[in-house]
Amino acid sequence: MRAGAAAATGWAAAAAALGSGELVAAFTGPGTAPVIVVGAAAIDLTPTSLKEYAVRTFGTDDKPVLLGGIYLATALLAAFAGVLAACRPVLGASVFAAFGLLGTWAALSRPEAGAADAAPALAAGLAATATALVLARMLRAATPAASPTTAPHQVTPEHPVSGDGPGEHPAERDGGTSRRAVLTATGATIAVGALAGLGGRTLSDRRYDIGAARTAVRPPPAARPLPPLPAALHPDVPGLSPFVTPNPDFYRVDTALTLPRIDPRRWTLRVRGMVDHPLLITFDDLLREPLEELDHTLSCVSNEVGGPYVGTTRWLGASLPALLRRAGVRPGADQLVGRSQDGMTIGTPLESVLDGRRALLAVAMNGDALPVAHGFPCRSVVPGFYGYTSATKWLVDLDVTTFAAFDPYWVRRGWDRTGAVGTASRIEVPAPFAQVPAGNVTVAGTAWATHRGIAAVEVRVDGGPWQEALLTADPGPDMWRQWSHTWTGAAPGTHRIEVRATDATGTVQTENRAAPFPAGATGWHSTVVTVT
Ligand SMILES: Nc1nc2c(c(=O)[nH]1)N[C@H]1C(S)=C(S)[C@@H](COP(=O)(O)O)O[C@H]1N2
Ligand SMILES: [Mo]
Repeated sequence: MRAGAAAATGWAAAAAALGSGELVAAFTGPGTAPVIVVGAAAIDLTPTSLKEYAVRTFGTDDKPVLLGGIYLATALLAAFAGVLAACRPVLGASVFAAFGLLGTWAALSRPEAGAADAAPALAAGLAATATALVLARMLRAATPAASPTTAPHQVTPEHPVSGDGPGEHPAERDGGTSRRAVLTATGATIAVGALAGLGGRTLSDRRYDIGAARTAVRPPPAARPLPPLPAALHPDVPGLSPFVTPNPDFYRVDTALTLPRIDPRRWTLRVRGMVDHPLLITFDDLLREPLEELDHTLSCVSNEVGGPYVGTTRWLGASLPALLRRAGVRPGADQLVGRSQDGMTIGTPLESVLDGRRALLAVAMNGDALPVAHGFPCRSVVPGFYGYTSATKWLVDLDVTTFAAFDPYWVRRGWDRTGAVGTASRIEVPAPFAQVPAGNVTVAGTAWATHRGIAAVEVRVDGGPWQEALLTADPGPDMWRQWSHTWTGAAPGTHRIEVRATDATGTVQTENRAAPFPAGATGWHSTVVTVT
């Protein structure tokens, strides 16, 4: 019982910490809340293998899982520190102080951190330390260690005081602190902490709400709009993903625990480094550029064979090569590093950006201003590269530099520095382990080799001869290509369907299985079905 009360004082200290942290973060920014900075530091420190495991196991839910883990660890540690404080108040309280310092370090270690960003963690540390000290002292004063208690009111079997078990009479010793007073103070602190936390979040959401600013963004039409994509790009097989991915269904991969919320009226993009004329452009400047459209399939290097981290969209934006030419790229530069508002760095081979392909500073996606999760107000897109080497969301800075001079975020963690998209193909219909009737079975899917294009897709069943699948019209090298195939004479039993693609350079997709790390997964996708 004593240990329970002591643990509860630890939770009260943690609640005071989280509540005050959230409250201060309502003024310093949602990304500076203690849980967020600790989580962000954890993401940056996580070894690549564990990160891969998390993406594989939790997919896009990896962030809620991480935050849940942080709350759970906090609860356990706080209980431990509370129990410690009940015996040694200063020692127990110093555990909270240490965590405050850890949070402060985490806040200051964020790439774009200023001194003010440490305020929420500092406030949290102070609140927790003070709470732990006060409650531990109260608890010690109230605990009838060996001395008998003098109850202020007599508890008789006929008039039991509810909630008080044997030997747990409300104790009021000379100091005047009762057991009940400690519990009340503990409960009240938890309640106030929770309220402060919720209040802080609500205030923060209101102060940093950019919903209205985003709705107000109306990107002008493209200088030379692309024609609508023909419906015939989709083979019209039920269950096959649409050719253009609706924005709400577009995959999301990033390290942001809270989405950066950037007011376009305050956004600027700096172009600097090895250029003759560094530039600083506003969002209005960007919208005054002749805008271009780009139909493009974006994919993630972390996508497993057959995985979901790929989508096709129509981007609208200003020409990235045109902007770089205006800045005047100096000889010797070979890497373009995009930096996001939250400090992500993404490096693209400069030669590819300038080789004539349509690379954009995108402001819209499928006719809508960029969704916040996809980089509002501006992100880069360079066809031919995985997202981690080309598609900086929440872009604020472009650095013209060299590969020798700078390793971007993922390259520092061992990933391939070029990040060119491999050739991939995926069976979507039938679904894995589907039951299909015997006879003719429709097989369909997608294939992509972004910026090279897909020339052929082949399908085989149970290791038999490869058969050419039917490709829909060629949408161009920057988009995936959808295909269908009729498997004739499917007999009852369990069967394995395999697919492989050939890119437009004539290279057949390799059978060799490789994990996503360090340069993207390879190998043929297969699906097992039961014919009935
Ligand atoms: N600022 C920022 N930009 C980023 C990332 C990130 O973590 N932070 N992740 C990259 C990766 S790995 C991919 S695959 C694409 C995903 O873009 P999407 O979420 O819009 O699909 O964004 C890229 N741009
Ligand atoms: Mo990615």
